[in-house]
Amino acid sequence: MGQAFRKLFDIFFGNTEMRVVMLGLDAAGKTTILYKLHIGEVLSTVPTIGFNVEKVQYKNVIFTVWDVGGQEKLRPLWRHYFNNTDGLIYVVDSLDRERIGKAKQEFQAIIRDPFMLNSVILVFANKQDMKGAMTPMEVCEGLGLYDLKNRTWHIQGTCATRGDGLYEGLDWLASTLKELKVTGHATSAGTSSF
Ligand SMILES: Nc1nc2c(ncn2[C@@H]2O[C@H](COP(=O)(O)OP(=O)(O)OP(=O)(O)O)[C@@H](O)[C@H]2O)c(=O)[nH]1
Ligand SMILES: [Mg+2]
Repeated sequence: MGQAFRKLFDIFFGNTEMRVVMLGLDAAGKTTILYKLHIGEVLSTVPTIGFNVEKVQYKNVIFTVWDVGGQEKLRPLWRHYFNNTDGLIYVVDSLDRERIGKAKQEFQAIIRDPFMLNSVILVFANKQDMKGAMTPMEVCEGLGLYDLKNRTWHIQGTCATRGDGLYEGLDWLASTLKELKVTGHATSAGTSSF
């Protein structure tokens, strides 16, 4: 009883660590998001060859976020980052209507990987500041999120350069992770913040 109480206490009040992999097509805004969260600033980025990894503390969760380059020739390397992943952040350039089919194909391949079956899914519909951008609902349909069975997912509209929506996304990840740790399952199968 004492031990169980202590475990619950740690989950709610101690620091919880969560490993997150952030993927998405090239130029979706992953590196911009990582450094906006890590240092609060927009850095000028170059396409990532390899990966960046940083710790981001939000409330009492320490997220270790792996940001992996999204260029086509680098995508076969993504699977090397799947092991022991609690959460996937999938970033979509909402202005890039032409490649939403490609974004879906890569997304579906990731979440069907055996190492990713238990990871929760946060989608950032990024670049919401751009005129003509797909709405989060359009991105949701474009990726096939509504058709997912037995997966815990959430979609959030974001503007990485202003920082809009990023912490709302982490909030969802943090509370969903805690719920999973306490009860073994999350109450909501799919949610959206439009
Ligand atoms: N307007 C606008 N531009 C953004 C936003 N987020 C990122 N960008 C821009 O999009 C471009 C690509 O951003 P990156 O963060 O380098 O993209 P990435 O996903 O890391 O790309 P790879 O490393 O090639 O996989 C940069 O010029 C960013 O400034 C956003 O919310 N709005
Ligand atoms: Mg990058």
